Amino acid sequence: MDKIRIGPENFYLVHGDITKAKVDAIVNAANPQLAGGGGVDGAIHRAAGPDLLKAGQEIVAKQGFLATGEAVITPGFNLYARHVIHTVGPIWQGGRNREKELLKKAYFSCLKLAYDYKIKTIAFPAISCGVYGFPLDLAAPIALDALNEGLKNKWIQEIYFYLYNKEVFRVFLEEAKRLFK
Ligand code: AR6
Repeated sequence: MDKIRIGPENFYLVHGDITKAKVDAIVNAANPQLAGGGGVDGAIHRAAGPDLLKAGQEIVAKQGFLATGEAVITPGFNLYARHVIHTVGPIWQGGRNREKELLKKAYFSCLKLAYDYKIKTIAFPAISCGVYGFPLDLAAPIALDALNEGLKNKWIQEIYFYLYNKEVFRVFLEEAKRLFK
C-alpha cells in the first residue's frame, strides 16, 4: 500500500483497499437500491457482513431509492470504520446529463453527512470511476476539488482517498500534483 500526503494538510492519496481503512467512516459507491453489487460496493458488503444489506433495505423501505448525488449513513458492522456513507454517483452518459455537477454533489453530500455526524476521519473511493464509466481525467479534478473544499471549510479533519487500481491511482496522483502545485 502506498500512501502519499499531497496538497492540503491532512489529505492523503492511498493505493489500496478501502475496506481496510482505519477511519471513522468509509464512503461506498452504491447503487440507488442500496442492494450491494460489484466493485467497491461488493468489497464493502463482504467486509461489513450481511447486516449492511439489511440496513440499506431498511433505508430504502422508508425513503425509497437513493437519488444520484445523495448520500445516507449506516453503521459499519464488521468493518473497522464505525460508519459507512453510501452515495450514488452518476452513470457517465457522454457528459450531457449533468454528470459533472452530480459527481460533485455526491462528494459534497458525503462530506455534509460526515459533518452532521461529527465524523473526523473519512475514506473515499473514486466514485463513478468503475462500472459507472466516468472518464478518469474528468473525475479526478472534480473529486480533488470537492475534497479540498471540505477540508478548507473544516467539514472534516482528515481525508484518505483510496485508489484501488494502479492506473486510477496514477491518474489521480498526476492530477493532484497539477492542482496542488
Ligand atoms: N477499495 C477501493 N476502491 C475500490 C475497491 C476497493 N476495495 N474495489 C474497487 N474499487 P465501482 P462506480 C474502485 O465500479 O463506478 C457497483 O456494482 C474501482 O477500481 O466500484 O461508482 C454498485 O453497486 C473504481 O476506481 O463504482 C453500483 O451499481 C472505483 O472503486 C456501481 O457499481 C469505483 O468503481 C457503481 O459504480
